[in-house]
Amino acid sequence: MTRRPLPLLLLALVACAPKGPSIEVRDPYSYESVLGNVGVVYFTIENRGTVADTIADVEVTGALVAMIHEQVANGAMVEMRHVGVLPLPPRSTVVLAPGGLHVMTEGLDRSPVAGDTLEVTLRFTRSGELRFKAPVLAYGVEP
Ligand SMILES: [Cu+2]
Repeated sequence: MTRRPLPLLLLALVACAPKGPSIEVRDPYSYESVLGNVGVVYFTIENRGTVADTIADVEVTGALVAMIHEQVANGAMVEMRHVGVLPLPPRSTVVLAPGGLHVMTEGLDRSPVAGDTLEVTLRFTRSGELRFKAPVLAYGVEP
């Protein structure tokens, strides 16, 4: 019996192993605005690769400004901090959800209402950019 096929099989396995960052966005959603033309977007982002990446910039179509915020408790107060760059360590999942990290927009063309869709572009340090659509839900509706 010959054992020659074995090295070929190993080579194939090595070739299939993920090398760079592999980024996936899941379950994006937004809420209709209760404060004028301010918008908020939530999603789950997973880096399935073996290399760290970062979200370096965010854009929401039709908005003057889009940025990542983190809601943090400061005593009895709740404040929002601007997160300039969001790290995505290898094989990690980061959740943007109410009460924590979120994308906030200002100066939207018009106030988002339930049924609208926001178009979001994330720019990464290594992985280029990723575009996705976030459906706008009525305020208080569970995604
Ligand atoms: Cu905010």
